[in-house]
Amino acid sequence: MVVLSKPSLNNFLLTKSPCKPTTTTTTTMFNGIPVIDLTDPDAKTQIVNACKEFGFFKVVSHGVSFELISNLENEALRFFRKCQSEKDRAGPPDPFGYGSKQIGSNGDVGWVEYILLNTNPDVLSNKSLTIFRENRQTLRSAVEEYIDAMKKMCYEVLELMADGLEIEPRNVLSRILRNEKSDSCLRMNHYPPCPEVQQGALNGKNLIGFGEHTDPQVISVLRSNNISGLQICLNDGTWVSVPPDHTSFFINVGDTLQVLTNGRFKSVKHRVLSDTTKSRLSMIYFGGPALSEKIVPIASLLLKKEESLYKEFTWCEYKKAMYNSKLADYRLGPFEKT
Ligand code: GA4
Repeated sequence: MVVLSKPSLNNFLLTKSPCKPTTTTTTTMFNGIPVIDLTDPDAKTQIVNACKEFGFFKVVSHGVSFELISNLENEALRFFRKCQSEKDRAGPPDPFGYGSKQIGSNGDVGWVEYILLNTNPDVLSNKSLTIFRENRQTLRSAVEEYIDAMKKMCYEVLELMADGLEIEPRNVLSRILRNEKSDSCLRMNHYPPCPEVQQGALNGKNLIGFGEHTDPQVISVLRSNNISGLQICLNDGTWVSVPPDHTSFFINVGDTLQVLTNGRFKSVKHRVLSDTTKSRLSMIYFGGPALSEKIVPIASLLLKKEESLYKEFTWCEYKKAMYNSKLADYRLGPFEKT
């Protein structure tokens, strides 16, 4: 495990990237992100197209109340406003709990503090969970309500994907998250402003909030406040900024869904650049399979003579590999057939 006692500001600067250098700045917004209205009869086709082209889309008319979202946002903010020593009592992350500036345990750093929770009901209801023991009961309720809403949205989106891909049964993808042992998690990220940058110390360089990576799970649902920072990498390797929208959700295709669709959907590489003057808050639900789930392409998707592009593995095996990796690593590489 790499321990950085006090990372200097240089550790957070964006230097080189395997993607093409960004041609847009944080403030130039990309207006090509597919917007899916979940009540549109054509949503299934639009979702499939978005997953093939971007591995990413925005969801509107999702039916999740703004009050439920704001409740969790306010509870999270209340926590992040506490003094450092109090917050540290809910950490360090193991990988769950409160963390600051260090992401994972292999040396990744970001200008971010976060709460990472396992969403398994047995874990959440555990009275001794430090984050809930030392914080108000209202945080626990807000988390539980939010997770319920995210699960429902994931099921709906995954069922629309199955419809759009014309595969049966309809729950062929959603059953993976419907499994009561589904290994999912919720992350609340707070990207604080950076006073040093405000004084011009970075000479035009960007401050990394969360370095580039793909999400390992099936799908992730992200909601942020209205502060920009999220960028995705397009198929041609360019980084573009996603216009923030605090009333909508953004869905990422994860590595597992890439395998389930035998590469038809691509897990989207993304990152967050911190705003130097404004605080950004995001909440992400990562829908993952049960530990014992075999991750193989859906049989009915394999056309005549089409072979799986991947070796067979379980989520447990992938998870082990993921915790031994760094954020920017191409985690699916070792699981590809050569
Ligand atoms: C990226 C997506 C999710 O935030 C996360 C992250 C996890 C962690 O913070 O513990 C990892 C990262 C994420 C993939 C590689 C490893 C593990 C940090 C890291 C360097 C919760 C997840 O599931 O994978």
